[in-house]
Amino acid sequence: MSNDRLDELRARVDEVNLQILKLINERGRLVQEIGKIKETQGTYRYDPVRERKMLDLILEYNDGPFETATLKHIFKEIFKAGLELQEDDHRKALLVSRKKKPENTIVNIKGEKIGDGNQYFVMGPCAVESYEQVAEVAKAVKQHGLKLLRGGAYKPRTSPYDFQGLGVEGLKILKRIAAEYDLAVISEIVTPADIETALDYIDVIQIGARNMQNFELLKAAGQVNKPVLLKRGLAATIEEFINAAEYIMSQGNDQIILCERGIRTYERATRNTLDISAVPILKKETHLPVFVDVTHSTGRRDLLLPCAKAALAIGADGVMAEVHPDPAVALSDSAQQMDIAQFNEFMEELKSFQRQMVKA
Ligand SMILES: [Mn+2]
Repeated sequence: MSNDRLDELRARVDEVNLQILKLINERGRLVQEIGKIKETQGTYRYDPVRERKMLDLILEYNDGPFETATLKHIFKEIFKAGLELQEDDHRKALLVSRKKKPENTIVNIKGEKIGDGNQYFVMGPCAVESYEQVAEVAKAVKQHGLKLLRGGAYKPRTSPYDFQGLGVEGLKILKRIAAEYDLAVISEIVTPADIETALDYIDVIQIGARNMQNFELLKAAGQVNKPVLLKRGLAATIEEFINAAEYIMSQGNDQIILCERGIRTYERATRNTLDISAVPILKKETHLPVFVDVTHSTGRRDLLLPCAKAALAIGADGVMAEVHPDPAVALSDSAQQMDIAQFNEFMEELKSFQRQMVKA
């Protein structure tokens, strides 16, 4: 008799389990639908006010035998599972994600195919100061068989009284240098209004760390047919960085290079903290090429070479660093730019390091 009763109760427990399963999945589907509506409104994030209301309602109707704390815990887990479901769907939908496009995106810059498995170098002065200054660096870049030259014409500086760049004059210098030395030039643009202008002068639009979440600028860069090098913001998470790239790609431009340039931490031994593990994470999460800027991440000349080696070893698609004919008199980032001799040594060391990596 008692065994029959036990079997009966167990059968009912099984039944209830299946009902709970059905209800949990039904809840999941509803949450997914809510997620889709939120996505069209541009909001994905979890809503604590809503969660509090749901929890209060559940606890209000609780007549036991479970304690409030136990039920709170169980429902928090259910809420969390629903939220994760939303996040998965959202990530699946991102245009920049590997899930959306498994193969690498190749960014074609004047025939240089960034993202093709080779590792590239972007070298040049922090700021364009004069034709002669850039030409001297261009000569050295050319001698190493490199193609990509950087130089800032618009300089967003920490202080409004610091050198702000030559503006269009700087872009003109870059265009002339690119033609004379057969190089591709990369320069930062800081306002949406200048994107159109830049198209005539440069080969790659750089969006700097301070503008990583300048959404109007990102959208404007997404609407043109020109490669974009997007730097990670100084306090941006990897997720925020990926979403910034999504802003560009959502407008139609898929020619995007991501650039890790160090993040702000409590560490003061370096100007920023180079987040080297961001490289394989970004390569895994997105299909975009990833560069490492060793100059701004470290802010220290003595760390450029070891950090560049780390970038190459961890699988970055390219390394960016600053070179100036006479860093001592540079109008910006004077302490961390290499002079030409240091640059030559830097390149020789990196080339031999690359040969060692191939052998190993
Ligand atoms: Mn700089």
